[in-house]
Amino acid sequence: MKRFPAFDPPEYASWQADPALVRVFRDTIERDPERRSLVDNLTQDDHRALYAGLLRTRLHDITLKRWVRTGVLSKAWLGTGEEATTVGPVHALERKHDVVAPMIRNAGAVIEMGMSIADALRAYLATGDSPSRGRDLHVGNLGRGVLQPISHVGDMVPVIAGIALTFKMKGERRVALTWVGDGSTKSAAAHEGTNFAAVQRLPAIFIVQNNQVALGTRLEQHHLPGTFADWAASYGVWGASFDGNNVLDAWAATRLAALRCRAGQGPALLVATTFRMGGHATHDEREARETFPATLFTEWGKRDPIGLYEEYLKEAGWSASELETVEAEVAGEIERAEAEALASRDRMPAGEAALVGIYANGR
Ligand SMILES: Cc1ncc(C[n+]2csc(CCOP(=O)(O)OP(=O)(O)O)c2C)c(N)n1
Ligand SMILES: [Mg+2]
Repeated sequence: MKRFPAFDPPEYASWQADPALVRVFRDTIERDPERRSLVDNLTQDDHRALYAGLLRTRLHDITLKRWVRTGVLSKAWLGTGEEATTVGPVHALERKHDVVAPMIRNAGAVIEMGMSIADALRAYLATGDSPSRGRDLHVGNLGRGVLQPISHVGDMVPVIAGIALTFKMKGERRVALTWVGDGSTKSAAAHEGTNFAAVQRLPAIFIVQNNQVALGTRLEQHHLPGTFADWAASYGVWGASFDGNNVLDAWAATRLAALRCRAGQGPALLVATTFRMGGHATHDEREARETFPATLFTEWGKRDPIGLYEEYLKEAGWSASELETVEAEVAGEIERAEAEALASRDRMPAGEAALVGIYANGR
């Protein structure tokens, strides 16, 4: 994809494919027979959609970053480098049927579930026509299967468990999914929700998004076991891990988890290993570089989920111009969404609007 030296992490701006990592990308899918057979059945359109989803998510974030640099916004929370952990799982669900609760790092889920990109951007601008009418930058629309989260980390776990409970009680073969950051696994709410889903055998998928950091706290400072390998077993639920920078592995692992949920086999706890290529938000990117040794950025920078998937697709016979066509379409979508969102700034909510629409049953 086109790189953006002014906004991309430096490792991405000068990204070159490392053949060994491209091989690992393929081996990761091929060594697991179940995942491999699922991936083998993906159509060209499925691949196109996954690739477009990754691009949309990256370009959504690039737009936000440009807005921060040009003074449109003071701050934005980005998911750079973690796009595959969001996009793969969403595409593995039955959209319009299943429900997700995206955390701030999962903006791509909002878009890939079918909400408009312009609305996702409007949420940041707090315009009167944004999804929460200017109240919150967290985005959701249950009509699209997206639960608008609150900022309290871990709290979507019991809520998603509750939604999964209603699916089970109504005998609906639907799945509810949320992501839990490595840091958020330490919250009481995440523990309660995971355990409740476990003992009630609910059709819920919890993805531990281990990006190695929580705000400015490195994984080893808040998580003594080093990995989350035993996490699922400690709750007595089925679990699996996936490469959080490999969109096909993320897709296949989640598809298998969803099949289990729909078959009434209880929740799934997936562990995605990835890395936050930026700061917690745009304000602390320099501090983030000081939080970790530089080599970690170098190593993870080589594993750009978009670059690696492009190389995989090229090996599978896609031409550079086919990829460029998808990219041009997505870039056009983002440009139009950006213009629409910016135009909404003449529709800022009136102050008194804060007093209405608070309760569901009246004004
Ligand atoms: C209950 C609660 N405590 C603290 C915070 C402040 N906070 C926001 S994000 C964050 C770190 C989350 O880290 P992690 O779960 O690893 O997710 P990541 O930001 O890495 O995606 C914290 C502590 C919060 N939002 N909610
Ligand atoms: Mg984290």
